[in-house]
Amino acid sequence: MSEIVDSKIRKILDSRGNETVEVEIYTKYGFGISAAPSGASKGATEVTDYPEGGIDKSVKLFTSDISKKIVGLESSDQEGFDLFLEDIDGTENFEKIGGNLAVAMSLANAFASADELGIPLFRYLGGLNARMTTPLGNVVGGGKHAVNGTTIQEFLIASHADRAFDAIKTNAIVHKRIRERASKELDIPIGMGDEKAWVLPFDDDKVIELVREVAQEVSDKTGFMIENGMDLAASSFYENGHYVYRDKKLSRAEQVDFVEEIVKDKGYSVIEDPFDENDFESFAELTKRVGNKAIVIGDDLYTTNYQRLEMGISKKASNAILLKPNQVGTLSRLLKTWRLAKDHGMSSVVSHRSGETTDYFIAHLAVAIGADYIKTGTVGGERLAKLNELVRIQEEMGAH
Ligand code: 2PG
Ligand code: MG
Repeated sequence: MSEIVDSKIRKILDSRGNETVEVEIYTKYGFGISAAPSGASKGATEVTDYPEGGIDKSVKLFTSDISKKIVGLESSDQEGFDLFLEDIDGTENFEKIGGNLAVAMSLANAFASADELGIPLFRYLGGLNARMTTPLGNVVGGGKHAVNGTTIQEFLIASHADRAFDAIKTNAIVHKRIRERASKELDIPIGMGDEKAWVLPFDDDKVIELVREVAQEVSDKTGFMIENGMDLAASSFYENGHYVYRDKKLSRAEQVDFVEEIVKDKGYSVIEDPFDENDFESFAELTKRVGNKAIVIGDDLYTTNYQRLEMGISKKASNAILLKPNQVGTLSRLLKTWRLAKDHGMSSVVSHRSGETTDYFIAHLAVAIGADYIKTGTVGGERLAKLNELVRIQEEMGAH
């Protein structure tokens, strides 16, 4: 038995300097702490982050009411705890208490329960199925994560190495090398976006080529295989039936052709949100054309939501899903969606948000469920909090 005996809440800042909630949960011998991240390019079907009245309303509800009601709940019953959160809220989208409060509580509870048992979180959640994941990180960024950058939100790379340290280091080398290459052509300062990817004043096509070349060069030098990928976050530049880039405007059909070329001619093998979040048909068309060469990932398309994924599966929309705890508000909901994806042979990618804290829950989650990738940047303290945790987790895995 490991009943909750106490809890705390506070406001802290995220990596964008915005307020977020951090929750602590105590059992007799266990302690868990977690903070909610926040997105900039949010999917329309995500749960509400804060109720009317904002973050302060969430904090007040917790202090005056919820914190008292969780005392005595069984921490090791994660589903029961998460159902309690759903019940106390009473809406499907956490409109009353806020999805960010829910997620911080849900994850803090899992941490506390693992700590009570004296085992690392990845083991508590994943048991013997836990396995190391591959870090997928963005090296050039734009869209809603930067001002005047590329239209495509994220240019991603994934280095494959047996040691997590080698993989994250190789990703960081690509990141570094991109700046060196870009600065040769530019006489203006090069800045970073919200997720610490470089913001370059180039057209998307030029960056597609640049990142591909640099990844190849670093792969040749280090000997590690490096995949190219992108998160187009295409809902953010879909306007009146067209995809509007810095330098071109594509119809829906042209967008399918464009992304098909990126896979077939440029060798990109990780493609996230290439179409508007409600365009299941284009997703299905692309997956049909390139599904044997690339993973086509739904992020805004599914928002980690079980019903949205069911729709996607029935339409054969994609062969992979992005999983973000705060899109649905509880760990149990995320795991339920993941199981459905897994049962249908889909790949999974656990992901950070653009506004992050140093919370490293998702590193443990990705390993616990054996996710194919973890998308959590390449550099920057709040990104490295997760990446460096992978190194520690691998050490721990090796020790047993
Ligand atoms: C995404 C995420 C994370 P945001 O679109 O995948 O990279 O961005 O958190 O802004 O929704
Ligand atoms: Mg995305």
